[in-house]
Amino acid sequence: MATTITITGAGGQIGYALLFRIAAGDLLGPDEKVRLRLLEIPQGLRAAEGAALELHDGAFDLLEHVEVTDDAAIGFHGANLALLVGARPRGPGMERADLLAANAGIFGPQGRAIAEHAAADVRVTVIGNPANTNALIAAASAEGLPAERFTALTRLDENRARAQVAAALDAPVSSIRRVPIWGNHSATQYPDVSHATVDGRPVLDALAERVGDVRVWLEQTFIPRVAKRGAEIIEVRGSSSVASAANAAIEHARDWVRGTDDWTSAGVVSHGEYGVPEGLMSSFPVRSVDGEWQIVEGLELDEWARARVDASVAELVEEREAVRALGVL
Ligand code: NAX
Repeated sequence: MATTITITGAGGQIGYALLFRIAAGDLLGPDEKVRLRLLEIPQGLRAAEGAALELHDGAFDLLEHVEVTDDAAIGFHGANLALLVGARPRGPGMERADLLAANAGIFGPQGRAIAEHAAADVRVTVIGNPANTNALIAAASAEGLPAERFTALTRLDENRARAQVAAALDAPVSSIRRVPIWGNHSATQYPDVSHATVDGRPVLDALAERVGDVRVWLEQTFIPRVAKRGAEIIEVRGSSSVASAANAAIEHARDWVRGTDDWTSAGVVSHGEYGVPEGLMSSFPVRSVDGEWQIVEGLELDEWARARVDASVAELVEEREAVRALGVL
């Protein structure tokens, strides 16, 4: 049996970077056949159709079928995995409330369509921004599906953080483990190195030898660099992160299905862990066990870390309040 994967915004940049890697087996491995459903809005259909032609020309052994549509009922039909990439970007002069309202108009109906048409085991990853609150809206709109089936992508932030630590220590990135992201996928996020290791040794000890005052380095260099990396990419590349975002989305969905042997990060629904208000979609350190994300519990957060987590969670609360004020939740 093939796995059906729906990609929204498939005619866009990240969609283009995702499709061919999925067809090549990077998400589900070399033995699992895939059926792709590309969901777009009418303006994006031609680009998605073009990508479908190229998928055809790729003659991928694992690719059984490609469907391109602008109808959510068809787009989510039978989906086992859904990668929600398409979102409304912030336009010039657009206030946050307008942005949230525009995206509620996308993720509310998509959540409903997923509940009605996707497979019973569907797992949803929201990439389109504001990802955490979009995931919250989709989950709240998907009657009958547990909120645990909806997640927001913060894996790119984690990958950026691990890569920055590796560079600072002049160590291979593969040697760096446990650098979770807490809170919102936004500039308030808290990338946390306090439990991280480099080849099994505490990263904090290794950093102290390299950067001097670690707290100053974290505050002035590391955290701003990670949190503003998206803007840096736009400045240097002239376009937002695409391949690295697609890579992170594939890693997130792959780990969800196939499990992890250590912590990673994902925006998942809070049940009150670490004092994060219940129902918010916040990033936490997580493990994937038997197809479900589990929040890593019992970690110490000192006062400084606590304040950072709280600030990012406060932003998520504000976003939820703004969406509630629109009558969406
Ligand atoms: P593009 O503008 O290239 O593509 C977006 C595509 O979505 C377009 O083809 C558009 O027609 C389509 N679309 C819009 N509304 C839709 C709807 N209701 N249903 C189906 N399709 C719809 O943007 P791209 O560079 O691909 O980025 C996509 C999203 O990813 C943006 O919201 C962006 O902010 C977000 N990102 C999230 C990241 C994360 O880590 N969570 C990192 C990368 C990226 O910034």
